[in-house]
Amino acid sequence: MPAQTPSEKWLRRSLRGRIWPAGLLAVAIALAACAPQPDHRSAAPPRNAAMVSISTAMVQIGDDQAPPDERPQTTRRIAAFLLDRTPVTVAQFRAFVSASGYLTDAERFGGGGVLDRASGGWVREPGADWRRPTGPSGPLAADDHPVTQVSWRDAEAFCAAYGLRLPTEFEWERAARLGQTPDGHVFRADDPLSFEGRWRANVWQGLFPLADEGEDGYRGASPVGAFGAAPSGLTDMAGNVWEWTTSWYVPYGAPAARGVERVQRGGSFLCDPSFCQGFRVTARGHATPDTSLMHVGFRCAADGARPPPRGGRLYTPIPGRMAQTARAQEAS
Ligand SMILES: [Ca+2]
Repeated sequence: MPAQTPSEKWLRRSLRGRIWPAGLLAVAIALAACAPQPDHRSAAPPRNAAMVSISTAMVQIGDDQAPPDERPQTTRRIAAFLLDRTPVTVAQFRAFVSASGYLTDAERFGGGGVLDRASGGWVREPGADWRRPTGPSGPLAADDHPVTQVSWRDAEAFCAAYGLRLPTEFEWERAARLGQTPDGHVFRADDPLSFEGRWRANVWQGLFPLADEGEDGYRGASPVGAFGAAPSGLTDMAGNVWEWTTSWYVPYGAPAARGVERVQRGGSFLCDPSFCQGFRVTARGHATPDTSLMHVGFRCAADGARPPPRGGRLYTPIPGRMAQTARAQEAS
């Protein structure tokens, strides 16, 4: 069972075979890559966002009991870094676009990937973008939802405009091991997603892809933080939307130069636990850097202990959670 987004493979297959012939897609990508890029850094307004400081630690990465691309299990030293407390929201992305005039890849290509509920496959939906992630006939994305229909290139451009970057996948996993859910639960293989009748993350319930029962309160994306914060202060580290990382998708230990896709982490509201367990702490998703999908977003990271002046403010944990965070770190 693939650790993640069978979706992206389906989408690419759809793009090649049914929606966009490979030649046209290559031309579109080439044209987009060659288009002049304005300087978005000077235009981006200050961010209304908080970042969590995560300390240097030796932590487990990967899982020898998990699918092959999550092996081998190793222990790595992850240097201190900052990570956005929540995924970047629609409101934050709108502020960036309004000030800079930035055009996303989905807008340049004329559409983004949307799940076809009838077939379970992915199709390129004309007009689907970060404003209307399922297309022109779908609802507007709510301001407090994570922004989606953003490619890896869009995510990187947003973070760079604030002097930030995307996290590496190991940084992301280190952060997630501090407790993915409000009760500090870190998903591993065969873990229960619900506890005492309460769902711990926004995932899929029901017969995929026909009917999402929304037993967790949401069909589709949920507002950031709707399921509470982990002891670290981080929200949405499991489910809701996949998140881009800066890492190339290659087998652990292989040269990054072999990569053609970038890693995503965290799973999404489309994860039906019967075939997708992307919400597990070690699960890896992947897609080409120009792919935009209705269930993939991102959050930004930075080196050091304090965010750059335009990058956001530092999140201060409430006292009760500081002890919880320490316990979670010991357990990770
Ligand atoms: Ca849900």
